[in-house]
Amino acid sequence: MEPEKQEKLYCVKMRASRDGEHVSGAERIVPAAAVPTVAAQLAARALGHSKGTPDFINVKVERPGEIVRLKALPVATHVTHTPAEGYACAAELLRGVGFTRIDEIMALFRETYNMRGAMLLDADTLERLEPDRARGVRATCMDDADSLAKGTAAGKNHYAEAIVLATKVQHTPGIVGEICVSDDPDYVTGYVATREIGYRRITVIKEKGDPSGGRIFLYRGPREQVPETIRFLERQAVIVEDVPPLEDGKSGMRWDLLADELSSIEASGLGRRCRTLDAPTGPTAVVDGKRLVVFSSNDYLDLARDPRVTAAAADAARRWGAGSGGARLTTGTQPPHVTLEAHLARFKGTEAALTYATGYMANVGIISALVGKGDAVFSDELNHASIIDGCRLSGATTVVYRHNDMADLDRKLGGARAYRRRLVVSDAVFSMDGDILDLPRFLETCRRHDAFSMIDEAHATGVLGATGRGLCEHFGCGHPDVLMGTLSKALGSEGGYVCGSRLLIDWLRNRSRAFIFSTAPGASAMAAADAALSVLEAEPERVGRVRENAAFLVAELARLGIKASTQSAIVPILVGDERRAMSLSDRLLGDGFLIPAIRYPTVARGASRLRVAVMSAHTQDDLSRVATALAGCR
Ligand code: WAQ
Ligand code: MG
Repeated sequence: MEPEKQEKLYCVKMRASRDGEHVSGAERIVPAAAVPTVAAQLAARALGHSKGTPDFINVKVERPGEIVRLKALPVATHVTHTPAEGYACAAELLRGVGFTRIDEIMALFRETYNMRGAMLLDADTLERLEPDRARGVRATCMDDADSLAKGTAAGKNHYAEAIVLATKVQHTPGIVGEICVSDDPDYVTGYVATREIGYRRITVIKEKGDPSGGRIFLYRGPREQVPETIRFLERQAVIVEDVPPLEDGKSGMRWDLLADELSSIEASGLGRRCRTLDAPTGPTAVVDGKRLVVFSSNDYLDLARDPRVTAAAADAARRWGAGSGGARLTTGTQPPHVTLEAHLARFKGTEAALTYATGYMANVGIISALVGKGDAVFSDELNHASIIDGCRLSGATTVVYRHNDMADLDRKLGGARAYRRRLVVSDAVFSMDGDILDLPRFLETCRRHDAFSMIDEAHATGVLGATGRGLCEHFGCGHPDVLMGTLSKALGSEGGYVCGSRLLIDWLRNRSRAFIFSTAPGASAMAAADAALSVLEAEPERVGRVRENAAFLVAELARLGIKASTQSAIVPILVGDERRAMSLSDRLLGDGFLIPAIRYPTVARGASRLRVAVMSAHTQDDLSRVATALAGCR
């Protein structure tokens, strides 16, 4: 800075108190022209402080003497989670640079809580050197070069102000270190600074809501030099240059936080990874020369690899292309889409049908199109995540009712007459428990309350009813308003669908954002599902077989003393503890059985289970052997 410009700089200091108690303080170094504005901004900040309205505000403007320019201390961040961890981190850092009486220093920290300035502490003898113990020593007359250039006083930025202060303090003769905890109840990050290690942020060093904070400046040197130390802190004008931005990617804080949380997910047995199954889909797989029986596939009827289905997919890809090129309302509707939708509607006995890219998208897209703000959606407590997400996205009031409890649903509907539209949604087969919805009572309850009824037949289509048409066929009862399902399970392809009245489908085509704004599934997926539906219609015995297999497995387990039950193709075996479920799954894999461990958040914490998915193509031998292996796990 030119000397003549320096002439025109002023130090503007604000401090505010109430009933003699310090409330806030701040200061800036600014050119003469900015003094009135900055003085007003600092006063405004004092008036708006979270610690309360001050009854005394002092704004002081001074011409500083010679100005010293300093480079900001280097900054690094330590991620901590609890105040104890933060304190330990601070102690560790100080120990690392040769301080010895650290526990005593940390213990003295609470004596700073009501001070306006810092405790000046002899690092070795632990003598307090500040002349006024109630007030402490204040470092003042400093600013960073950047805000000087801008000439304004922003609201409190803890980091930006602290790095300036810490840089000045660590360049003060006689000072060898600093510890700081903010007195702002909402600010839990503190720091330790020394010349050697720079400015070390500690992300959590106190409890949120705690108003206690303070500073200790650690001193080392002869007593007679203390006055010079204090003079420098209080009077020497300092401008700090090159303050590193906090989010510069180098600090890596945003990634540290993710990495940290990820390791705690792993540590609690909830880590998730994709296992590559290097084999075609089917009831068995050969991986690394070893035969595995697969009990984790939703391809219940073994149609994903059926030559009629794969040929339809391959032909469609050749004829219509690998991708659809756009959303259904642009280029994405091709003959296979139209054909499949007509076929689905025929199969389910409804007026019309609509496909979605996935079952998840279908649930999210249907629910959010049918209800919104001012409406209510009623959801079984064990519904699939995609239903839960659809309820959340819709903006409707979500009312969760007890699992399969129609009396509870009835009560809750009765108490919700004020809502404009009401939708009740339930899984047909509950995907982690294998039990089924009491559809007749469900329909009767919905009708009585004039609420929309919706069921998700992801695990019901191809599994329930004499010919695999799902839950309505199983009970021989009427249809709900909305019959949702997937192409990716018993139909061996991929995608989601909805069957219902023409009005419903017209509505969704116009209002369902997940339909409107996603690329249409490719023609091959549509053709594959269409072919699979035809196979299912021609060979309904597959449906009987999958249910017989599930019943056979449950009987085998019972014979071996393991309680399990099912009303579908899903046989859950309760384990409880997350890590135990994982280790059992690994052990079964070693025995040649692929059975996934289902854990939180798919099911409640502590309700982990092994989920055996039975296929029509499993042999009785496969089923007996897996029952024996499961029995061996106890
Ligand atoms: N000089 C000496 N001590 C001071 C000063 C000063 N100018 N200002 C405050 N103190 C003392 C006083 O006892 C306060 O109670 C205590 O320090 C804490 O002050 O990188 O906001 O202004 O994100 O609350 C750290 C930022 C923020 C960490 C620290 O301190 C980061 C903070 P506060
Ligand atoms: Mg404060």
